[in-house]
Amino acid sequence: MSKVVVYPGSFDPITNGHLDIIQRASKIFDRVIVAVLENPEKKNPLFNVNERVELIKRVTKDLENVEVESFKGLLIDFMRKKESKIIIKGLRAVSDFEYEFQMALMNNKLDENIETLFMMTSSQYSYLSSSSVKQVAMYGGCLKGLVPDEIIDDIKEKFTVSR
Ligand code: COD
Repeated sequence: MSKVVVYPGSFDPITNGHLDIIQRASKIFDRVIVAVLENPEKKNPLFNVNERVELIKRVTKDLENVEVESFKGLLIDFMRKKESKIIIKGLRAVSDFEYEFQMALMNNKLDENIETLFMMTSSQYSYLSSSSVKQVAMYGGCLKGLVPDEIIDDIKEKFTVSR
């Protein structure tokens, strides 16, 4: 049976920390589905959901077993549609643990067949988050090494057009 894993997130925008998890997961699982949350509660995202999907597709185009899709609502409903029972999450620090632990337990409560696996961040990305990338970009800092090179201009452009 092929092992399909779902890697969910906001990815606003995708960082090198996210990409590292995708690359490492793609070596372990038969298929990796990157699931981008379309969250109407999150006001004023930097990229809309279609843009976020497009950016992730661009930076994962050489990974043959990686797909990118958006989803709305509960993650477990998306998992059922995709016939996947495994969620993969990245863990950076103890501060991530409490939030992720709570979500893993909730998802397992909603569907006991769903398992959440955690992959430790690579040390060189342990400080990286989408929000810190946005802050650096907002004040004109250098994005090299923080996000894939192919999307640096897309991010910069968002801050040159008035927001
Ligand atoms: N290194 C390693 N991992 C990282 C790094 C890094 N530098 N940066 C981020 N990550 C990991 C995060 O820990 C997370 O696992 C993943 O990458 C995505 O990160 P984000 O910040 O883009 O995504 P989040 O945390 O905003 O995503 C939240 C979800 C979309 C997963 C969540 O809100 C969700 O599942 N929503 C759907 C509603 C639902 O089902 N709720 C019920 C459960 S409570």
